Amino acid sequence: MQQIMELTPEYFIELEEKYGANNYHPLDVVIHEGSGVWVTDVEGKRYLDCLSAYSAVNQGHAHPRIRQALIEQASRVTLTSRAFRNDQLGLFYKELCELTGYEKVLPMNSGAEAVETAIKMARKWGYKVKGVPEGQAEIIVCAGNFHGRTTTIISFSTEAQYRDGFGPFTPGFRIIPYGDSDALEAAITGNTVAFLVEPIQGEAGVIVPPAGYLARVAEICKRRGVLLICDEIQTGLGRTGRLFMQDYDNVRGDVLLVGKALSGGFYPVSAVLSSRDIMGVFNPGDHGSTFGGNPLAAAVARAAIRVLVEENLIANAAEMGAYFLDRLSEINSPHIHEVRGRGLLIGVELKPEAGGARRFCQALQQQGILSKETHVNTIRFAPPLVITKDEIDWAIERVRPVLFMR
Ligand code: IF1
Repeated sequence: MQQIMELTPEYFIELEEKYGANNYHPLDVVIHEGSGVWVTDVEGKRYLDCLSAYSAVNQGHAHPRIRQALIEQASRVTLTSRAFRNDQLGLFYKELCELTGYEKVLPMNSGAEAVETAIKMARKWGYKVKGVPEGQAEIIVCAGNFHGRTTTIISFSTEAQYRDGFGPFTPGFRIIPYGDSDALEAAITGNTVAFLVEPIQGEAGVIVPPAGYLARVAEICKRRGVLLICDEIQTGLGRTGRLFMQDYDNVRGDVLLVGKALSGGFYPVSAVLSSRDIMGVFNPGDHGSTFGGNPLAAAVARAAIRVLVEENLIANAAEMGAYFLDRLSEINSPHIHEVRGRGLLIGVELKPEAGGARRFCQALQQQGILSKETHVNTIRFAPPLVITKDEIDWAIERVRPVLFMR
């Protein structure tokens, strides 16, 4: 194997361009290693990561305690299938339920698989418990939603590009405006089985709903006999300064979806959390996955949860997020339309005349900051939750000149 540091970024970029599908348009930074909020490219340049792999490395890059758990479990056994039991899964279930207050867990791998599992569970609950006629179940979702990339999930996307060329689509979904609880009230019918919502819409551009929105939709769902499914795959596990974004409204969704940081970025781990009654609609053989609930995933997730709690990352996200938001809000650049967010999930929306956020992300890269534009005009700032005040100050000194560029 050639010495990685002798090879230029162009070498790696050419390989990706030559052999890889063209389904992303990444910045031309070739990362070699990471620790905490910092990543280093193949030329030894350091960058402050303000994306956290879309909130999957909340604990910081390559966290040593999670790595240790992965290595130790990998030296014992990695995959047993769910045809047999293993000595990590039950402990993972127990610790995740104790952390979240839910009664039951269904473990999957990607976030989209957790969303798909929740859709199947809600439909089955609708038929078997609520008494909706077979095949008539409806699930209400919001315009601007992002819940993953499977065919069923993009069936209810309102983003043309995510749907283009992928039909025919899965029926049974109704779309309402995000943030509008009256629209939910009006959209519910006798066949409605669930309302699937992101407590903050990440991909839509860090859209924070009006205060009390989640509490209002929770009340409507309870009163109308509709399951509230909170997709906290991106907002969960400390990202917004609370364990979950739903905690700000003192809401406990009937179904809660977690992923990404559930493994600290070491392994695809997701889970559906719910009550005994709702999860009880699944019988052996109804649903499953080759890797879902494997001992390596369980061991890694147990360590990732321990790090999140024992290193006080949730409180740090609240404190550092407020500080970061304040410092960004002080930058009175003529390009900025709005600075918004919760905890360390922050979006800086630029005015359309600024020419799109991409060029600002490229300029930030030159300054040693990695971020990603979302929905054309918004720059997302979502660093790992381990970030310090000094690191935020370091970032602000470099963000400011970029936001004033012509
Ligand atoms: C991409 C962003 C996009 C999610 C929520 C489920 C999933 C995601 C709220 C699915 C995944 C990822 C997917 C990735 C980019 C990133 C993302 F919002 F985080 F920025 F695209 F919207 N629910 N989000 O955010 O989880 O199957 O990916 O594990 O597809 O480009 P997954």
